[in-house]
Amino acid sequence: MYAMTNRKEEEFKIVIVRYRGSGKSNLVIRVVTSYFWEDYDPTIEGSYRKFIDLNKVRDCLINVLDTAGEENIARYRSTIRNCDCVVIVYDVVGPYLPEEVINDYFSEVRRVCNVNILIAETKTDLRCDFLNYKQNLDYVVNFCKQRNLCIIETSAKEDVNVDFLFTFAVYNLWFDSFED
Ligand SMILES: Nc1nc2c(ncn2[C@@H]2O[C@H](COP(=O)(O)OP(=O)(O)OP(=O)(O)O)[C@@H](O)[C@H]2O)c(=O)[nH]1
Ligand SMILES: [Mg+2]
Repeated sequence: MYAMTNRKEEEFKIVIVRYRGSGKSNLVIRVVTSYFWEDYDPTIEGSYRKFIDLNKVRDCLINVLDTAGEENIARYRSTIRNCDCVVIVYDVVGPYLPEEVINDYFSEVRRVCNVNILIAETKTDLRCDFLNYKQNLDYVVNFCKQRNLCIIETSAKEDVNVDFLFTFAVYNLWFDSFED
């Protein structure tokens, strides 16, 4: 496998966005340290680096920006313009409907640039306790299908799909690095 042969940069920039308490930091903490942080400690902003295995012979360095639960995308406009992938987090047991969390933000990111976007559902270990889980999932799946987006269901607590989320992001970037 060739890897990022035509990329100039050494690292891939991934930005994680959306509401306070939705589980952004725990995705990053899990992938970087394999640890789960039970207490809630609101983020101001943090940046983390990690090598992700693409294959047996090649690593890829990711630089993940863990944002504050910021409702106004304006603050991150230039960051998003200069990144390689935006992960929009949707907390499946959170107080918001998926359309409130994803739609506007998706459109705003698209207005800024044509960067890769992934939807990460978080806290899926709690889904059984949540009445509207199936209905909300149907909405998100439909939203993603119509826009050719990928949705990845994760649980940082139970370590489900967190490594996969970042590996998948890197694989997409690797794929995109080949010219048409
Ligand atoms: N059950 C469960 N709880 C989770 C999971 N991920 C995060 N949490 C909990 O949800 C709370 C908020 O998690 P954070 O990762 O700090 O959320 P955040 O999006 O970074 O929050 P801000 O920094 O304020 O924007 C914490 O108490 C976490 O322990 C998960 O996968 N499962
Ligand atoms: Mg945080």
